[in-house]
Amino acid sequence: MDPLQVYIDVADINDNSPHFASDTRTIQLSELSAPGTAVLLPASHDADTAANSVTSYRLSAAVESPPDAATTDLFSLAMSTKLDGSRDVKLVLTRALDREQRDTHRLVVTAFDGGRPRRSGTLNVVVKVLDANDNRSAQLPSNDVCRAKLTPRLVTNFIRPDFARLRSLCRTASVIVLQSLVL
Ligand SMILES: [Ca+2]
Ligand SMILES: [Ca+2]
Ligand SMILES: [Ca+2]
Repeated sequence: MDPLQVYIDVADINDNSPHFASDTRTIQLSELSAPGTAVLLPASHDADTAANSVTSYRLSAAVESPPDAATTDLFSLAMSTKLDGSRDVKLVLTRALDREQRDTHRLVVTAFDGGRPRRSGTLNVVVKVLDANDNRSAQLPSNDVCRAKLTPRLVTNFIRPDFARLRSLCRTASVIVLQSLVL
């Protein structure tokens, strides 16, 4: 007589929370990064299965950040499902950055499972905005570059040989400011 084979199907309960492999992810983005730029974030893992595993992500500003709604306006999350059923989550830049306005953005990505009650895990995301040379120099022509007669047409006497560059500098400056520099 064959031994009785008993199969036990263990039903999953939601006894695990989503978690990230590390607490913090630091990202460096040039302030010239185009809106739409996406950076892959570490995915969260949840030992449970199906709906008790990770089902959604939420992006919010870090509590310790200075009050600035722009931080969450600048970024969003994009999720995609891979062939193996796991999900990628990316941080997407939605608007242009400006390092001179703010050089660090602190965000929190929260992963939720679909259990009842649902459980969650968080990842701190620090975005460091790298400088680009996007501001014109405030340097104005000195007195020995542009001499008197700084009319709107800026027909001037230059004493240096790079006439094209000097003429360009004078034309981009305010005539009033330039006149104040002229002795
Ligand atoms: Ca479980
Ligand atoms: Ca779970
Ligand atoms: Ca800059």
